[in-house]
Amino acid sequence: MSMSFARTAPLGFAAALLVTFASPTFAHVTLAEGQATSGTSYKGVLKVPHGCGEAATTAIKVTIPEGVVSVKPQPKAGWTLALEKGPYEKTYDVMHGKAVKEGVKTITWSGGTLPNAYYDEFVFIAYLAPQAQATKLYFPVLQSCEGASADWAQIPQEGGPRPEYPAPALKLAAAAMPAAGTTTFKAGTLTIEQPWARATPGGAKVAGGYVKITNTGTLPDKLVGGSFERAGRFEVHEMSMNNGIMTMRPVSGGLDIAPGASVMLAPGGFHMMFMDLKQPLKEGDSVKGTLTFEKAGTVDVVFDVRGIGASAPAAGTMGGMSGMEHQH
Ligand SMILES: [Cu+2]
Repeated sequence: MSMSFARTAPLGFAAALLVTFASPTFAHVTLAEGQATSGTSYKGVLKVPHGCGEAATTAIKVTIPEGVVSVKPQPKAGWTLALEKGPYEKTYDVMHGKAVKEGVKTITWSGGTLPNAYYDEFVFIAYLAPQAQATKLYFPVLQSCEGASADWAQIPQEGGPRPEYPAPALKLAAAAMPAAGTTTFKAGTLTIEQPWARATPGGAKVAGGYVKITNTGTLPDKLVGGSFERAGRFEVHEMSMNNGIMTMRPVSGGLDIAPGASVMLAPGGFHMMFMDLKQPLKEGDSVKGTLTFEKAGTVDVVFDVRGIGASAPAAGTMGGMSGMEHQH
């Protein structure tokens, strides 16, 4: 067996080389920088190495994928810019506390002429929303020419053939911050780490919120309340055993944050309860809120919404207020 493997391996290698050389010499429309880290800004440079066959390029339209926000195109002399805007599937927290729900979906440069014999670049800048896992984003480009067009929109399939007109791709590394998160907010001597909320099934009117609070000072403080943008009410709860049954109830007088101590609000223990939800929480959402401390006062925070976990989606009605768009 090992002999036959040794003999076939070089053949397979040669065949792979052959395929590479046999693919069209015809260059594609691509992004100059094909790799980036999510959670950072990105300069997208679309390289246009030729026309549509011999025909000169007269327009370039790029479609911006979900998760690429705060897009700004670079104007080009001799070309007219047009932007299409629309809502995003998710809400993004671009700068802390600034929720972004809509933005540029397509950019079109048109009215210029780029002869087939020439090369040019079309540039935009953007922010790549943080992703917990590495992924690949595609930026389909419609290249219009005099009497012809080329639609660079094919998404390669894993293990499938190389598409003839692949969409420009960007390999996105996971955000520098781990999925567990290190989004930190400060209030005096308190450090507030990674506030998050659990996603809700359709009809749920309550959600749990979690956070780690560390008191680096020498005086005790207390978490006495707060707010959650999509909730009518906010409470701090504790879990306790009552006749063998786990129940939760509001912490009376606030939750102590002793000097030098870290207090974890986590599933199964202390937690925040967001009640009278006006809108369901979807994984990936960012929701503004506040935490109020007895001494440190009220701090603005952003809650990242994480998966529901094992809960099945509720099929029930959405309730009276869920149809209401909560604008900010
Ligand atoms: Cu609770």
